[in-house]
Amino acid sequence: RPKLSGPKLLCQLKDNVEVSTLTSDLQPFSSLSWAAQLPPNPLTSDLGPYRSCAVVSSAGSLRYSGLGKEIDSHDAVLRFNAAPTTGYEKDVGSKTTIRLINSQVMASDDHRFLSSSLYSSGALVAWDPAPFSADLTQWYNRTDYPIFTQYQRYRRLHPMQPFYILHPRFEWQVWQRIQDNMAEPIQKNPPSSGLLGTILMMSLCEVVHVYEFLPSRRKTELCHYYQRFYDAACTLGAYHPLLYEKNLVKRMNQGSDHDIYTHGRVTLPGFRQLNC
Ligand code: NCC
Repeated sequence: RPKLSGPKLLCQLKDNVEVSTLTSDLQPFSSLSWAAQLPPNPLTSDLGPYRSCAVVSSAGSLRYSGLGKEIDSHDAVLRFNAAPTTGYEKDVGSKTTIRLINSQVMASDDHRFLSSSLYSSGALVAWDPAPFSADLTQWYNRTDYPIFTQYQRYRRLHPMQPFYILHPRFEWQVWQRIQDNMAEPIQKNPPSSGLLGTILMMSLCEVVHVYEFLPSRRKTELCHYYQRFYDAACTLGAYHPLLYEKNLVKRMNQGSDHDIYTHGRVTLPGFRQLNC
C-alpha cells in the first residue's frame, strides 16, 4: 500500500470522517423518556467556526513547558478528561472552550464527575468505546461504561451547560483512516481521546495547534502533567493505537520539526481550509 503524502491524508480524513453527535430526534433515543436532554442540534452547527484553536494533550511533557500564554491566545481551547488548569496555568493556560471526556471518567468515583467544578467550564463532549460496527441500539444496551445514566444525572444538575455525546460511527471512521494508512493490522480499539479531539477541532477551526501529542524535547515517562504517575504506555499506547495515531499526525503536520522539538507543537489546517 503506497504511503499517502500529508495533503492527500488530510483530504482523505476530510472526505471520510464526519464529527457526528447524538441528537434528540435520533432513533433509538427519540423514543426514550429522557430524549429531550440530548441537544436538538449537532455539535458542529452549535460551536464555532473558530479561527485559531489549541488542543492540549495531557502529557507529562507539558510540565515546565511555559506554554500557558500561547495556549490561551487561541480562540478556542480543547482539553481532555480530568486534566486541570488550576495550579498549572503557566504550562497549560486557563481557557477551556471544549472538554472531551471518555465514559470511564464519567463513571469512576475518583473523578467526581457530577460534583467537581473541573467540568463546569465550556462545552462537554463525551464518548464511549462501542464495538466495531455495532448499531446504536446494541451499543445503548451494552455501553462500555454507564455513559447514558451519568449523562442524564449531569444534565439534571447542570441543565444550561452544552453537553454532547459523540456518535460511535465517528470513532470507527477515524480508526479506519489509521488502519488504511498502516501496513500492519492495528488493534480493534477506538483511537485515543487525543486524536478524536484533534479531528473534532479540525472540523470547527481554521487552524489547529496540538500541544505535546507528538512529544517535544521534554518527553518524559511522567504520564500526565497533573499526576505523579510514571508509565511510558501513556505516550506510546497500549489499549489505544496511539503510536499509529501519532505517526499519522506527524505526516499531516504543516509546522516544522523544530516546533515539535521545542514546543511539542503540531500545526494542522481546518477542513474548511482544504481544497480537495
Ligand atoms: O490519559 P488521557 O487519555 O486522559 O490523555 C488525554 C490524551 O492525551 C494524549 N496523551 C496523554 C498522555 C501522554 N503521556 N501522552 C499523550 O499523548 C493521548 O492522546 C490521550 O488520549 C483517553 O484517551 O481518553 C485517555 O484516558 C485515560 C483515562 O481514562 C482518563 O485520563 C481518566 O483517568 C486512559 N487511562 C486509563 O484507562 C488508565 C488512557 O489510556 C487514555
